[in-house]
Amino acid sequence: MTTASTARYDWSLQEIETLFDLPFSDLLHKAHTLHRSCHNPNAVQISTLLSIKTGACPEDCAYCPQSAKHETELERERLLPLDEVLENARAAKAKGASRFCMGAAWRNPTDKNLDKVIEMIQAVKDEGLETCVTLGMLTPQQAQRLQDAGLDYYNHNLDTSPEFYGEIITTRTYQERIDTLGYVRNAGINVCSGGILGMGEQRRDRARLLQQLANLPKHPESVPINMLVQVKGTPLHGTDELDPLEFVRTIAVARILMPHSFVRLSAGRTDMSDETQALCFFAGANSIFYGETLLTTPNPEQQHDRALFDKLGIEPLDVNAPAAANLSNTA
Ligand code: SAM
Ligand code: DTB
Ligand code: SF4
Repeated sequence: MTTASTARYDWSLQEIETLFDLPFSDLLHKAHTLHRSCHNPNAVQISTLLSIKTGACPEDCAYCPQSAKHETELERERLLPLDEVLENARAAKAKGASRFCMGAAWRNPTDKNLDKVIEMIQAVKDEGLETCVTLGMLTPQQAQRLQDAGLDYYNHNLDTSPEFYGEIITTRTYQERIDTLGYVRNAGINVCSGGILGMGEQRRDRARLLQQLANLPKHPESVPINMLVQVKGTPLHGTDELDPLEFVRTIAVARILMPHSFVRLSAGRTDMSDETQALCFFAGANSIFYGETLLTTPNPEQQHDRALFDKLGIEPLDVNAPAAANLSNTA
C-alpha cells in the first residue's frame, strides 16, 4: 500500500490511466484507505474566497466570466479598499473559515498593486486567519515580497493538461504557469495548484493534469479540483457536462498521487448533489470553499453546507490544533 513515507514524484501516464480505469469501488477503496492513513477522514479544511478586483482581465481563459474578451453580465470593480476586505475576512472567520483567499482578475500584479495586496495580507493575518492570494503570474521578486509579508499560500492553477491547454487559453503559456509555481515554491510560500474539469477535455487530459501536479519537485500543499461553472457569454457555456462519477474518480486519483496534500472540492458544488459531494469526501477531498459566492459565481448556501456536514459527521479542520488532534477521530 502507498503510505505516508512513499509519496512519489515520478508517476507515468500509464500508471495514472490504470488508476482511472479501475472498477469504481476498487479505486475508491484504494484512495480512501490511503486518505485515512494520512488525514482525519472526518475533518474538512474551510476556505472563504473574496474577489478583491473583479473583471476586465486582459487574459482570454475560455471558462472565465472575468475576461474582458467575453461578453458576460459581470460588473467590473476596482481594487477593493482595505476596510472592505477586512470586514469580509472577519465575517468569514466568524462563520468558521480558517483561510481567507483573495483573488484578483489580473494577468499579473504591478508592483504598486502588490503594495496594496500586501497591506491586505498583513491585516487579514492579524485577524488570525491563514492567507491565500491568486493574482496571476509573478516575478521571483514579487514572490519574495509576498513571502516577506507572511503570505501562507499562493493559488495558481495549471487548469488542464498541456495538450488541451491551447483550446482554453492563448494569452499565456503552460510553461509560464509552471514558472510562477516555481517562483512561489522557491520563495517558501505554500503552493495551491489544481485545475478545472468539465471543459470538454478527455480522461487522458485529466490524467495528464494530475501527472503535472504530482511530478512537480514537491506536491502542492493544496490541490483545488474545480468543476467548470458554466457562465453565459463565456466560450465554454453549453459544453457537455462531465459525469459526476468521473469527477469523483479524478478526486480519488488526485488523493492517491498526492497523499499528503489537501485536495479541495472547489468550484461547481452548487450544481452537485449531496451524494456526489459525499463520494468526493470519501474519495479523499478534504477542503472546500465555504460562503455563498466563489469569486463571482454562486456557491452553496452556508445553511446547506452546515446541514451536509452534520449529515456526514464532518467537522471543520482546526488548523491551530496540533496535527495529532486532527487525526484523533480516525478509528
Ligand atoms: N487571474 C488570476 C489567474 O488566473 O491566475 C487569478 C484568479 S482566477 C479567477 C483563479 C482560478 O479560478 C482560475 O485559474 C481557474 O482555475 C478558476 N476559475 C475561473 N473561472 C472558473 C469557472 N467558471 N469555473 C471553474 N473554475 C474557474
Ligand atoms: C480555485 O481553484 N478556484 C477558485 C480559487 N481557486 C480562486 C476560483 C473559482 C472561481 C469560479 C468562478 C467565479 O466565481 O468567478
Ligand atoms: Fe483573468 Fe484569471 Fe479569469 Fe484568466 S482566470 S481571465 S487570468 S481572472
